[in-house]
Amino acid sequence: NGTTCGLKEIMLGRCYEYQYIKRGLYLSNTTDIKNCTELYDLFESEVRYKPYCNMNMSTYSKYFEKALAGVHVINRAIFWSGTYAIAHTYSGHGSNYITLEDTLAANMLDGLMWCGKENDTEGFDYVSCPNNCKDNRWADLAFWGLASRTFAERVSGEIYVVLNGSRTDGRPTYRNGSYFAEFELPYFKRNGSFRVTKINALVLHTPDLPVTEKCGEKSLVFLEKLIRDAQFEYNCVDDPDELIMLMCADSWGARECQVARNSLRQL
Ligand code: NFD
Repeated sequence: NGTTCGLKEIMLGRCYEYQYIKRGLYLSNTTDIKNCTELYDLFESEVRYKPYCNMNMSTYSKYFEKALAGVHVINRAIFWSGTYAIAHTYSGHGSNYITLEDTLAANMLDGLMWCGKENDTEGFDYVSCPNNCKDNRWADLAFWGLASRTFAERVSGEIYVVLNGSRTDGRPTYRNGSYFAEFELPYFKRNGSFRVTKINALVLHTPDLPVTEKCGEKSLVFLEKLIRDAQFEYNCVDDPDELIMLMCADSWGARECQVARNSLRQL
């Protein structure tokens, strides 16, 4: 797969929609409207005509500096690992909590694909992107790695991480090498008045799937130690009620959702 067709138009459209239509919802913590053309041009100048495998963790630094300027999320930030869909439903796309993808900077590119191409009239490769540079793993992390890190540096207070306790791909619930482990947890502010105080792990178990890990087990023991060693408070909850309700809305017939079905009938 190559660069998403209409990348520029999609990015500009998302930027205008985010700022002028969804504004009240999303921008409660930022004051100024950003110039969408300027943001797109900055992004483009950092990637167009550049060979994909030469990218690194500073390729997009100007883009994020500008696009995430003024963003500070206090007590409302949500991170996710293996729980993309439900974490965003739960965040209410910025109205309840704020994920990276609920920020303008990440929203403009979420779900899109792109890569630069040298010696090409378009400067983007619309046919195929490498996605895997064997001599430079940083190329693959250039955009989302820096996005994750910059966002993590801008959150404070109590934060949440939604984890998957019934992964079907054999991976642990907390995984070394995940974006959360590599680019978010290490960058939470530990000092000063704008620091992270507490990390709440919310461990979800998909109805009708086997439970692979719960709070206090396996990789979550390791996560707790990492968090406490970094002087953050830690709390872990398996399947918080409000998230069970969201999961059961999608899996109404599941055995685990019988409680929800029965109690709703009694009301
Ligand atoms: P993972 P992780 N739709 O789930 N982040 O800890 C889309 F679009 O094991 C955000 O490594 O967790 N992408 C992004 C998906 C990318 C989907 C990387 C889906 N339904 C990191 N499911 C992003 N917005 O693209 C899985 N993916 C991909 C930050 C996703 O593109 C977030 O702030 C990525 O390549 C979050 O706290 C990978 O699966 C954390 O890092 C994520 O694997 C999640 O990274």
